[in-house]
Parts: sequence; C-alpha cells; structure tokens
Amino acid sequence: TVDANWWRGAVIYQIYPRSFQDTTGDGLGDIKGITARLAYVASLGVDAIWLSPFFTSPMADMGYDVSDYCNVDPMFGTLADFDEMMAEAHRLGLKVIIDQVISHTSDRHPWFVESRSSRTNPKADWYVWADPKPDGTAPNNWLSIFGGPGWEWDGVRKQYYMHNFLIAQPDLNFHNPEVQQAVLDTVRFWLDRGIDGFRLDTVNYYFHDKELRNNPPMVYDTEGAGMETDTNPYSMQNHLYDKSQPENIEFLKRLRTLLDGYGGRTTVGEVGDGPRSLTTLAIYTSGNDKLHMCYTFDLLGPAFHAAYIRKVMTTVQDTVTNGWVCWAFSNHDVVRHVTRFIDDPQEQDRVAKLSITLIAVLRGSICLYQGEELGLTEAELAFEDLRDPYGIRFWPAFKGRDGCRTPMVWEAKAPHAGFTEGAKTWLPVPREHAARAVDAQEALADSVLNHYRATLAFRKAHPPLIDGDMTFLDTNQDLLAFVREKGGEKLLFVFNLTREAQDFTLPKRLGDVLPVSLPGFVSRLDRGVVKLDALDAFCARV
Ligand code: TEU
Repeated sequence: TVDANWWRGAVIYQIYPRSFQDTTGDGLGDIKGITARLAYVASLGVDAIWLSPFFTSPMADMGYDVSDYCNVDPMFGTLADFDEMMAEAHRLGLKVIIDQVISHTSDRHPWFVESRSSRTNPKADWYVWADPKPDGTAPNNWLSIFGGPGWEWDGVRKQYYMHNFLIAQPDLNFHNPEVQQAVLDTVRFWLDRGIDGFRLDTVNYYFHDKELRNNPPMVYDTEGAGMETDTNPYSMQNHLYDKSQPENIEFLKRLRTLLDGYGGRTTVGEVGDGPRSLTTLAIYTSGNDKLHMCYTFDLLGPAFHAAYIRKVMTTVQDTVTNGWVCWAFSNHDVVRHVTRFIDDPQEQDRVAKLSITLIAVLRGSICLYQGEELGLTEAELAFEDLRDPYGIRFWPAFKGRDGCRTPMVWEAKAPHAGFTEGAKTWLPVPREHAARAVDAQEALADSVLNHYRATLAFRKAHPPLIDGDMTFLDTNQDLLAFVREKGGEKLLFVFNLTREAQDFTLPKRLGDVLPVSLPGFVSRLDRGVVKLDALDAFCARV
C-alpha cells in the first residue's frame, strides 16, 4: 500500500533529460541514460525524481513546447524506454514525477495546426484568438515573458493568437471545456502508465482574462518575497490580467478528483507570479481538493541572507496556513545557486554545503536540481554556444538559461566527463565542472556530494524535519534561528549565512540544550552561547 502523503516533506531530484546521460553518442541525454544512472540518484537518499519534458517536441523551448503529450520524443527514446526507466525507479524506491506543460502547446501540435487553419474548424476556439483593434494592432497590451508582445498575427485567420512565452508556444484556451477535457485525457494517459505525480508548468497561467482587459503596469517589489525581477530581470512581462482566474480553482479541483481516483499520486504546481505568488500558492494548495503542493520563485533569487529567508518563511506561515510549499534553490531556469550566492571561489563548497543543510531543515518539500549535489557553478558560455532562445534574444544583458543546463559530470578523467561517448555535446562541459565529477567526489569523505548524502540522511532520521512545525527565535539580522517540532521532539537550528564568525546567546526559556552533531559543521555551544564560524550551522535538541 502506498503512503498517500509520501510527498509531504519529500526530497525530489530534478533531472534535465537532455543533459543527464547520453547513451547513443549524439551528445544529447536520453531516457536509457536516466535508467542507467538511477542507482546513483537513489544513493543520494531522495524520494522522487522529476523529469523535465521528454515529450515529442520541435524543441523551440527545449521541450516546454509539446507537440504530442502522449509520446516520447525520438531524441530521448521511446515509450518502452520510459516504462523501463519507471520500473527501475520504482524498484529502487523512487517515485516518478513528470512535467505537464499544458498551459500552452507547440505551434506544431496538431491541435494548433487545425485551430489556425480557419475560423470555423472544430478546434477554432481551442486557443486564444482575438481580432485586432480597429487600427490593426494587437488586441491589448499583454506582453510575452520571453520579450515582445504576447500576441502574434496569423495571416490565414486574420486574427491574433496569444502566447505567454515564445511565438511557438500558443496558449490553450482553458475557458473551452473541450480543451480541459483533452488536457485531462493526457493526464490520465500518464496516470494509467503508472507515474506518481506531475510538476505543473506555469499552473497559474492556464486561464486568461476572458474580457482581454489591458494589464495595469507591473509593480515590482524589490525587497520582499516574490521577487520575480530578481530571477528574471529582463522579462518584459507585466501581469496578464489577474493571472489567477477563479476558473482555475474549478479546473484544479477536476484535476485533483482525477488523481484521487488513482491514489498516492501528487502534484507540484509552479507559481511564478511576483509578489502575490505565495497568496496564490496558499489558495491552490489549501483544503486537500486542489493541488498537493506548489513552488514559488522566492528562493530562486540572489538573496541568501538570514533576514530575507526569515521574511519568506514567516510570510509562508502567515499566508499558507493550510497548504504545502516545495522549496528549491536551483532549477533549469535560473543561475545555479552557488554562483548566485557567492563570488569567492574559495567559499563555493561551503555555501553549497550550508545551503543544502538549510533547505533540508526548512518546513516544506524540496526540489534539488541535477548537479547541485556536486556544487556546480553556473557555466560561462560564449554567445556561439547558446541554445536558449530567451538568452539569445537578450544577450549579453541576460545570458539566458543555458549556463545551468550543461551536461552532468560523471567521470573526471573521461572525455566529456562521461556524459557521452560521442564526439560532441549539445552544450559544452566546463573544465571546472569535470573536476567536480561524481567519481572524484565519491572518493572524498568531505565532498559536497557526500555532504548532500549525509544531510538527506539526517533529514530522514528526524521526523520534525519532514513536516514538523517551525518557530523562529529573535536574532540579529545576520543569524537565522528556529525550532522544528513534532510530537514532542524539538530541534533547534542556528544558521550563520555571513562570512564572519557570529555568537548567538540562547534564550533561557529554551531550557536544557543538547547539541546534535550536524554533518559538516564546526559550531559549538559554550556556556549558553552558540559559537558559529563563518558560513556555519548549529543543531541541538531542546
Ligand atoms: O517557466 C515559467 C517561468 O515563469 C519562466 O519564464 C521563468 O520566469 C524564467 O525561465 C526565469 O528565467 C516554465 C519552465 O520552467 C521554463 O523552462 C519554460 O521555458 C516556461 O515555463 C515555458 O513553458
């Protein structure tokens, strides 16, 4: 029997299939490569894998532009490869979460090909089509996240269609019940195959404003939680009018009902909506009848400061009273967090270790992104190397997302670090990444990789860390101190995210404090004062 709540507090490892392991020599990762490396993934101590899209796609947005939701792109293999991969994952005790990109399709999806063919075909209303204004310009001021207008003129229909992302990613019209049904059918297809959950791409973009009202200007919150500008400073997006349309709640309920019919399945929605994202997340994940969990971009920005993290976590406590958050410091869209958080190469490993320890003891589930367990930094790429259309468009002001998508490094001494036996790779493998390959780090007791393993084992061993409560203690601006508690078991954590040593005087009311050794750190307790080194952490039973 499956534990229906396995996802609460789970650790999910994100695999970017194109860059994980190549088995065919074409320099692109594939499903068989994932299967071959699953034992490694399981050895980290994670609970699940999340696979970025591997579906049939013209790859305009590296697979986030799907042209067949129910098949595997030949570049990645076949459905049989997928089934084999899933069976191996399950044998190793890993759940499998796949990426559903249903807010938009590829412009080559048969649905769109039909929809754009006339104004009267059966799928004419499956996408967001609108007439131009009398002067011929776009229906309203909506912008694409990847730059330029959110509308594209179609010469056949003599109408505009809406796209939140690339022109090649037309937005589905969720107001049409047939579209909802078609999308739910694709979800059912994968549930029947046996997958354990879905990461729902841009889940708050499903419904557009039916009246196509102009957007008000985007007001950026440059200090607070939900700093969309920080991860994405060159986006020209202002809000598509009230992205969290009430209709979406009803749709998410239908989706949940479908999943509940299978049991033990989960959803993790991506909610990137600037300052309001946690409010949206709270609505989407409350009440056990919509999504299981969501993640926001709050920890995907540059801030690795105690005051900021405390602010995010307390905002969560105030808003998400009845829902569940999934945290991540890195993914395939943002600069790798070691690079974001520190520029001194000497300190990168310590920051990698401190950040996994911190995220592993926050309240919530967590997503790790392939390669972060090696302490990989953002790859520096030349313009000629770029493959991300978003980066190509805004170079050099914004270098795009390729720097975090370079191939995984397995063997320090092998050509292309063991990613492929072919002559070339789709993105270069940086030399400094190869030196951090899995085999090199396996051999070192205090490597970042072994620290990840020890930290995830520590998390597993302490139930308060999985889904216990979290209470903050007062500290100065530079320190983060909180207690995690469940069923009478209480663990105190103190984090020093600065590069200077810090002292923290324990409040008397905590009573007896018994230090617990936290893998990889040197802090100590001295007569009621926690002595923390630079970039250090402390744990105690209270
Ligand atoms: O990302 C959604 C999203 O909001 C991104 O535009 C994000 O703001 C940006 O990448 C930050 O640099 C999802 C996927 O994760 C992304 O890879 C896709 O390109 C996008 O949806 C469109 O499907």
